Amino acid sequence: MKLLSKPSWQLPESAVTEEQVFVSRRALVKGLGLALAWPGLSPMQAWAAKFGSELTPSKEELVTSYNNFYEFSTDKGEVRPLAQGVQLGPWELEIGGLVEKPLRLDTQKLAQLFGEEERIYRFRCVEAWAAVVPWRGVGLKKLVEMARPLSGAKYVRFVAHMDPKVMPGLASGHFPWPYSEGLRIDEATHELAFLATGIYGKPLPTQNGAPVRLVVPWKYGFKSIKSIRSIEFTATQPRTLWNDVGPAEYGFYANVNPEVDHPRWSQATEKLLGSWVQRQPTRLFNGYGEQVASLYQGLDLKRNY
Ligand SMILES: Nc1nc2c(c(=O)[nH]1)N[C@H]1C(S)=C(S)[C@@H](COP(=O)(O)O)O[C@H]1N2
Ligand SMILES: [Mo]
Repeated sequence: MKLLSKPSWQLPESAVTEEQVFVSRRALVKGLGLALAWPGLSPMQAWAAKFGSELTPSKEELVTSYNNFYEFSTDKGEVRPLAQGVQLGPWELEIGGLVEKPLRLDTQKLAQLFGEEERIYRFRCVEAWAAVVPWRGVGLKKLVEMARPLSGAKYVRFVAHMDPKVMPGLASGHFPWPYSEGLRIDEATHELAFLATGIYGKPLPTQNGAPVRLVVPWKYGFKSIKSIRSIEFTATQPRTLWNDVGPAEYGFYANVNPEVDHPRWSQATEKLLGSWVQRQPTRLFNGYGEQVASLYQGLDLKRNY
């Protein structure tokens, strides 16, 4: 049965009970055949009965209105209003640095080139709020492989779009713009590392990082850089905006870890957006330890926060 080959990180699609928009009922029946096993239940109920509905996607309205996107504003509630009507994409992603052949990739062609996938991931902001988000997009690994990094390439640097005409937050001198992030190359080629072009079955809205953003579900949300303009392969660990702003608070790794507190608050628990439950325990690697822990074997996670 198909279920057995489902990747271990894939969240249950009971998901759809909340948000029926991104997977049709028909596709669900076809894909799972679960309704046959539980004739009394709808396919989605059957799926939920088997796998639990703990990981239901957060309300779309919350995920698309409660946003961190400092190029617009440091006030979450202001980001969507400021981004309304702003068309950031599509554009050509620039891929360069230590690669065999630098290239430019039309963000609209990503799906065509690499095949589009839906992934429901837990998302955890360093501020201790969490969400469950249904993304659409392509595995980052495919793009890295296409770029053919040279053997000296050990890291990947991501740089976000900057347009002061439509992004008033860029006028703030508090941040070393552009927003930039980085991953080790083995992190970037991990199966879970994802480039999202869509959310809840729709193209990414501007406030969520159109036309393309990174999603690294086992790391704090700030690693998941929005509106990426360029991707560069480097030999040394790249600078990142948050590490520059507060090296003692925001490390390069930023792996979700309940045992490493932010200097100003505990990371032991988190608030799931829209949930009636007050707090829930934070999970090491945001619950993806089975998949990613081996990347960090021998690394002291307390020092390399
Ligand atoms: N370019 C850019 N990317 C960014 C940010 C930002 O300010 N600018 N904020 C980060 C932070 S702190 C979080 S928690 C997530 C929020 O993503 P969401 O608004 O889609 O939930 O985006 C990340 N990516
Ligand atoms: Mo965040």
